Amino acid sequence: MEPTIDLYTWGTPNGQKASIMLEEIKMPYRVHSIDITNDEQFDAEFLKISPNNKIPAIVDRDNGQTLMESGAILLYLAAKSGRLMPKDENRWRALEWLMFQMGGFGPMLGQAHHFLHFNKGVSDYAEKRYAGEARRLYGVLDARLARNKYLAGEYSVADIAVWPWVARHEWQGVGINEFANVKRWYLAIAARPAVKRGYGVPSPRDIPLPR
Ligand SMILES: N[C@@H](CCC(=O)N[C@@H](CS)C(=O)NCC(=O)O)C(=O)O
Repeated sequence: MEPTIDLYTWGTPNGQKASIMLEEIKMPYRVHSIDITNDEQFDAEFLKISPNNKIPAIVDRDNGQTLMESGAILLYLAAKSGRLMPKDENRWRALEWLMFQMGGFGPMLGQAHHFLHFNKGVSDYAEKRYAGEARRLYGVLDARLARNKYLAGEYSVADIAVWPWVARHEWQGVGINEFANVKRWYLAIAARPAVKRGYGVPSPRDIPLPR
């Protein structure tokens, strides 16, 4: 079948959100690797669809729609497929936790990766700040998941947005075994075949499992 969506991505949590969503909704897609370690995100052709020079981005071949920003991509694909967005009042919970991820969980954990994983030893202050913030955010997530199987009751775009960031818990200095509800949720989602496939885009990789 001719792919509906062209996905421009790299093997990072923001990219994996889009590929996991596409796998979950079974929408045919073609992968274009944008190697951000080689500055391919600055290529003029890519900037036409992603003016902020970041992955992921998509082009919908049905209507020519281009889109950057993983949260917008998740919402677009949910609307196009009619899937993974609650149809009842939990719709607002899904949006709430999607915004939590886009506005805080992702950006703060991105800083944790920068200072605790890629540049360890450069700034003691920044390491303490982002390690502390990571632990605080996992506490917030754990409290939510203590009372709810998934972030918005049912499995939704909110879980797909947050989950790939939790997959990098080791880089964030977070022991996931300390957060029992996060761990239960993480393992349940890790077992989904679509998540296993989407996590390995654009290159195959195994999902990290807590020891
Ligand atoms: N808010 C954006 C963030 C995307 C983002 O930070 N992408 C990173 C990889 S995870 C990237 O492309 N970085 C390349 C760069 O900043 O030059 C989204 O959620 O899509």
